[in-house]
Amino acid sequence: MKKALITGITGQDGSYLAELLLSKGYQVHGMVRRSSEEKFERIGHLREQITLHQGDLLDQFSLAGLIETVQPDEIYNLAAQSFVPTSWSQPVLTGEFTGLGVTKMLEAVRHTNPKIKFYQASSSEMFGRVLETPQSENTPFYPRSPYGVAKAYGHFITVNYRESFGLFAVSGILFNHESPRRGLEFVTRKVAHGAAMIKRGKWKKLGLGNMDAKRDWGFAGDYVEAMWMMLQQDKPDDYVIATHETHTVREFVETAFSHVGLDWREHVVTDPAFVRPAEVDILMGDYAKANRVLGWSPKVKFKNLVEMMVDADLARIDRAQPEFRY
Ligand code: NAP
Ligand code: F7E
Repeated sequence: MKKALITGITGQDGSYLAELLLSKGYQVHGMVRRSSEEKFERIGHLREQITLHQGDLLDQFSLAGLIETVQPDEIYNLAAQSFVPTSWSQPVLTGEFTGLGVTKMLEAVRHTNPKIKFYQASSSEMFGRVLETPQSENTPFYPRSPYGVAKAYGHFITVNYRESFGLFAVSGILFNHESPRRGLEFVTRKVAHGAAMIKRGKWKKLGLGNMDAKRDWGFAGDYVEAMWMMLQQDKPDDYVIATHETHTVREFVETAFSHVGLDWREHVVTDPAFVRPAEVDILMGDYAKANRVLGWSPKVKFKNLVEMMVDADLARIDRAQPEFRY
């Protein structure tokens, strides 16, 4: 039985990846931060099947100790400060978690068991002010936020440890991926949840920032499969994972509101508080390499994704679940 260790198991991707690995017969271990209150809603349904261990990306010794204890075959390093606006208000913390945290993980692997296969959660935010469209593995990076800068560091240190020490370390350059488990602060979930709240008469308005921004949005469940595929190859390499489609935030809003029979113009207002100091205007990924080498392609299309998210929030409201919890 293969053993996997997932950092960031309480996050959106961590929960889908844990489900996938369990379905493949893995023994799944997850690293969680100590908190005064447990917030494990996304993995609540898996608690009996997985083993959780305390650890923190800021604590080098906790990482090495954890790897020593678990002795995993594969590590998926998903933990990060992942919300772009927070990276401007907490740039140093973002650099520590999202950037240096990767080196700490790689050092822990190198000194504990260099045979462990390592996946790093890199991001299309590294392309930032894009130098070409669509973006591929060969497109140079031009990050536009402290988050993007930290992820670029995490990407290059992963490549560097592969080349310097021969680690099986891969970097998955994933474009935006969403789901009903997405955090409420990200625009897709904010819109899906907002449309559902307005439909049910609980809210009247929804304030948004730049609706002209274009993103390549896929489904998180499809994307965690690509992470696993990358670690099953004979050779470690880096891959872009995307849908090769791009849509504006406005299109997302229109699709979500029209799905519940509402005219978005009557409810959505612009709120400058959500406009960023520097914007990534357009992202569209070319996943041809992942398709050719891994045999991966996205299954869920844009409209299905939007509707799946809105329907899930309507159902949550109807079950009278607390609004900001899973
Ligand atoms: P997420 O929902 O924000 O989850 C982040 C996870 O990291 C949470 O489990 C969080 O734990 C954990 N974490 C944060 N700081 C930590 C620390 N210091 N020590 C230990 N754990 C820590 O993110 P996601 O959407 O699942 O994304 C997973 C990864 O992929 C992230 O690295 C993200 O940057 C990257 N990524 C995401 C996307 C996307 O569109 N979703 C695209 C490209 C790359 P708590 O529950 O304790 O907060
Ligand atoms: O913003 C615009 C905003 O916060 C998307 C993370 O998973 O994907 C994510 O980063 C777009 C931006 O995601 C609001 O200006 C307008 O252009 O949903 P988001 P993100 O910044 O693209 C990448 C790949 C990651 O790696 C990150 O971890 O939507 N937008 N109005 C808004 N965004 C938010 N959050 N809230 C608004 O009100």
